Amino acid sequence: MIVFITSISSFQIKDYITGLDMKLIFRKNFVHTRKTLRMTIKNISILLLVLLGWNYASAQTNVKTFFPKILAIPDLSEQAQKGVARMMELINRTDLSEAEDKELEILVEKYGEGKATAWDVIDEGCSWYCGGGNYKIKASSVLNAQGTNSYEAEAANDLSYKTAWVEGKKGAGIGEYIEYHFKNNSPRVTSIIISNGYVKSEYAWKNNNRVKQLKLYVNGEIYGVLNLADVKTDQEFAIGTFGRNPDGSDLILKFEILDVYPGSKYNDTAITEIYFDGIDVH
Ligand SMILES: [Ca+2]
Repeated sequence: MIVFITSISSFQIKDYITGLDMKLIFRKNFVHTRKTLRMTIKNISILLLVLLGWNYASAQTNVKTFFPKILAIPDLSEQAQKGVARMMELINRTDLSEAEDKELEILVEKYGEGKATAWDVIDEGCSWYCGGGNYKIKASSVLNAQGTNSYEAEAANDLSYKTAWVEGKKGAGIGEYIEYHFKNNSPRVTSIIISNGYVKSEYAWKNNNRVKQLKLYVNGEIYGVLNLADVKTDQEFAIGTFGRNPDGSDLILKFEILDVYPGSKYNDTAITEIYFDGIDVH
């Protein structure tokens, strides 16, 4: 009897111990599986982060950064305006005296024969614009006209230093843009030249914002960032060769305001002119 009880007890104890072992093994396995699962999730997360970081870094490196070549300062002084007007007057006359002939020679030397007014951005003589140029322009917003001054997108596309596009959003106009469309058969563009701020007078230039950075989109894709200097002289950016898209579509160059140099009086951002140079002409 005692032997039987002992046997039962030893069996029960054995079973109990085996059960405990099983539970322990099961628990161990469960903990191990959970641990492995946690490690796997952690590894996948790290991998995803690395991939995202790499993607971000490569996206960043694809965005090019451009700095300008500073061109000659346009002479918009009253003296220059009078000088060019006098030069045009003499050019249009056929009865010049010897003294006037000499005077004309000096004026042409000083202001260039092609300029009909001191406000002209380019000479009327031969330039890339003889065969090239955009046919359409649009801006995301425009400041309301004030008196006789209007600030339409066309004002940054009229080859005149007298007029400027001014964005019309409240604040500095970060994110506002101006866009130039070129026909597919238009000569290709290699340079962008920018007359930054409202250059028509010292007062207008100082008191309005100038652009510090423009994001350049080519055919709808971000291409690069143009870093502009805070100067009244024109600034030229060599961007590579664009135009004549293989699919026959227009070339579209879009300039989005990223940052500005603040004006002393008005929080309005102005661009006097964006014009172009390139190849396929002559
Ligand atoms: Ca203009």
